[in-house]
Amino acid sequence: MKVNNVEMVISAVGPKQYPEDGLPEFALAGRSNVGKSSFINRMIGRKSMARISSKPGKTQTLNFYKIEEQLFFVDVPGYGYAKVSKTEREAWGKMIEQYLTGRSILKAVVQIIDIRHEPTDDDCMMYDFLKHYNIPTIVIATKADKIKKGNYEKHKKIIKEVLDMDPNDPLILFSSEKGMGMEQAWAEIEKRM
Ligand SMILES: Nc1nc2c(ncn2[C@@H]2O[C@H](COP(=O)(O)OP(=O)(O)OP(=O)(O)O)[C@@H](O)[C@H]2O)c(=O)[nH]1
Ligand SMILES: [Mg+2]
Repeated sequence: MKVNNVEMVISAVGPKQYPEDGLPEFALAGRSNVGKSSFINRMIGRKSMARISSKPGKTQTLNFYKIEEQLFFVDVPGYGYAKVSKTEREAWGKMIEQYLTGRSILKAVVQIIDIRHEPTDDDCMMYDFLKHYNIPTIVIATKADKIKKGNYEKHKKIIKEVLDMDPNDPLILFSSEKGMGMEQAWAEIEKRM
């Protein structure tokens, strides 16, 4: 999709604030600092529409970005950030769970994995959760610019195995830095709109 028109519609903490446009939604999931906001920025061709940071925990609300009046990207706070209190983690869990399980217009979750590392226990828990609720999932192995080309297949295999991925779910090599994987990611999203 060629993106010219993007609007940050709302930072929501609960269902009452979700947009009511009825447009298909695609939510980002992934460990804190893995590159969710960077993925959105690259996909829409804006450097800093979704706020990014070298410090984990930057995104704290559900941020709805309306793209070309056709779909929403929903930027979601990352999981697995150690420096949050138990209370905060529970509030996070409730907010995310409520959104992921109760949003009929959610077409797919884009789960972002760091290609350099084996998926964490939290990554596996998130993937299992999505599969349990029959939420279509597109797995993105990002930061591909950080490893050698010759190692792509090895790392893809590790991700598939550790997540125990459904063979029908796509796994796309991506780099927000270089723009790699963009066309494929858009194709998988457009298929599910
Ligand atoms: N080299 C490289 N760096 C990346 C890539 N994607 C993200 N980063 C960097 O990783 C850091 C975290 O990126 P964010 O997009 O803020 O991560 P996030 O998942 O939104 O983080 P939270 O909002 O804290 O959950 C930033 O320093 C980015 O510049 C990539 O594809 N390649
Ligand atoms: Mg973020």
